[in-house]
Amino acid sequence: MEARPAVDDAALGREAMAVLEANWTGTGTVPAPGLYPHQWSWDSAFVVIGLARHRPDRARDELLSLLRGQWATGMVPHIVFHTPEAYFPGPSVWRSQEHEAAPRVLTSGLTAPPLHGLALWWLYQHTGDEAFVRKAYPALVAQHDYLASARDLGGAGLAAIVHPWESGMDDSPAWDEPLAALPVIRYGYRHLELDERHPDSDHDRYVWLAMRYRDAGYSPGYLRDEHPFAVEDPMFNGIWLASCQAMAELAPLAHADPAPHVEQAERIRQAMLERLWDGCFYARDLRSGQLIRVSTVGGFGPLLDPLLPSEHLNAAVEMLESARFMGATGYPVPSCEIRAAQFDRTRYWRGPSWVNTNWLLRRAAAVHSLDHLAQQLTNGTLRLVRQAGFRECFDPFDGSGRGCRDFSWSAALTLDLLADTVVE
Ligand code: 2M8
Repeated sequence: MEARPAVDDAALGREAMAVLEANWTGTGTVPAPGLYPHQWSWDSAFVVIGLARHRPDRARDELLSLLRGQWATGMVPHIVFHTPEAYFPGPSVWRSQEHEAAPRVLTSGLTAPPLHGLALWWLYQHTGDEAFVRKAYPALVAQHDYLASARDLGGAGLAAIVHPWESGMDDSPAWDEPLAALPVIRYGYRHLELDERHPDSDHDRYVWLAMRYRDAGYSPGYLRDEHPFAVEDPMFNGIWLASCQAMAELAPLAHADPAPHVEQAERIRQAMLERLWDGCFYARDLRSGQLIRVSTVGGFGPLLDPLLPSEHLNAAVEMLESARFMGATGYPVPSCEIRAAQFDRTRYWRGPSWVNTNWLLRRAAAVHSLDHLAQQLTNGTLRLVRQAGFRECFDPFDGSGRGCRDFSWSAALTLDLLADTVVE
């Protein structure tokens, strides 16, 4: 087993907590000061997970604060705006206030990986707070119903993402093909802070896609029939499946029937196996009808399912541990297969390692009792933050930090990894 560097865990934990304190606005935790000055959906779920043992009061507030942004359709938006600070694309692009289903607080019109069921379950495991489960449960049922009704664009039981931002892995090479099928868009403005991460044309396409959806009134019918970007992503759906299983366990506490959540999880599992598997899990482009054959960290999302058949589990773990992924890099887990032409160790979601995906894979390893893998992921991730700080992402070969500093999910999940308790 890999030895951890001899750095004081208690000090690292205090530093992590200090980052989360500094990033707390009074109503929610921003992902990082400056570049991300609002509340982001899956970032908040990771913050809930990280705070569950240490500050359950704050974890509860974090989740409720995010859910204030939930639309009457059940959609939990990927950004809830509740600081006055500028961000592009901000409220003037999304215009949520013009939509009758939107809440009073301003939000984006897209969603994000539905990790919140798992986060609520995590919080319950560490607090036993049934009253809070009862409070939050209905909103998460509505979130899942929204995905099952408005987002099953392929009709097979999976939720489709309709924008790269919905994956949380914005610039992943998995979106190159569906993006390349869109017209070249040049709005002619430059977003200085974003330039380093996205070529202009890609960013302009992102904004164009978002505005098309907005101009169609965020309508599910438009998504189904016309929207040019629709992808079934194994990470998004793997997370959704894990949240369905979490909701099935929470349902009795909320005096509800667990069966619909179990059935939903089964549908997602079957559909992922039938539609996304071809030796490993790939995303499926619903517009071209093709699998997108580039292996990214997103392809390991289905490992979160404890009931994944062993044949698929073994093949995916072998690939994860091989020289295509963490077997070749000094640090876990590159966001793209290192042998792929698209791999770039410096570019956001196209190569660097991220604490959140490492944490998800560690969780996957834990649910399959892959103790050595879980320990490697824990130790490798802690080495990254010890050496480079709570950065947004990291070079997978030399561990140097990239992107923002004082990044909330890196700090929050460090707290969880330090506790190093595997909850089954
Ligand atoms: C990144 O996404 C935002 C757009 O939502 C951006 O690029 O500006 C992604 O890493 C996403 O996963 C994350 O939730 C967000 C905030 O940390 O930043």
